[in-house]
Amino acid sequence: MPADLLRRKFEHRFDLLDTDRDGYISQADFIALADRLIEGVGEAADSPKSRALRDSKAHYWTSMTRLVPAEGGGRVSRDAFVTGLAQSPDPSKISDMVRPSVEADLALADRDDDGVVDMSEFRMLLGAIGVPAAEAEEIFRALDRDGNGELTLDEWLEAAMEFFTSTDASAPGNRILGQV
Ligand SMILES: [Ca+2]
Ligand SMILES: [Ca+2]
Ligand SMILES: [Ca+2]
Repeated sequence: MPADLLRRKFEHRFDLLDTDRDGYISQADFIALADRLIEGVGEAADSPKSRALRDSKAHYWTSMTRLVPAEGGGRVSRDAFVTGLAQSPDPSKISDMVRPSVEADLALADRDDDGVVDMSEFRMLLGAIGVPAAEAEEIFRALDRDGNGELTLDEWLEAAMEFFTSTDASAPGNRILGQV
């Protein structure tokens, strides 16, 4: 069932976001995730790219709590996250939530600053969150829709939107892991 696909995707995403594995996500988890990515690609902790990434994850958290209200203490349980997002995949709200994050992820991953992300850059970013190289390469090929060996912002955004809204089991964006 389509709803099951959305739930499975969101469960997987929750587990990635819950960096301290306490069963809830909070703003602190988002910042910890940003720091993990920054360290993983070897970016200086206080560089403009690193600051933009942390800001984008804070924005992600704030936008997300508009879709899935946080309980007391500013945290969201796994069930609330999965159920809340599966019930309201409003594309304009999802886009507002993910766009700054995708832009900052792409900028961080783009080590040679040519505005796009190649296979080795993508591998490095996903490696920072524990995705094996072979799997990262498979995801890259799925996301690189025109097959030119470069991920553009548009390709990455399209995948991120599919992740949150598509109920098509064969949508390439279902497997995106780099955008968090
Ligand atoms: Ca947590
Ligand atoms: Ca690049
Ligand atoms: Ca491409």
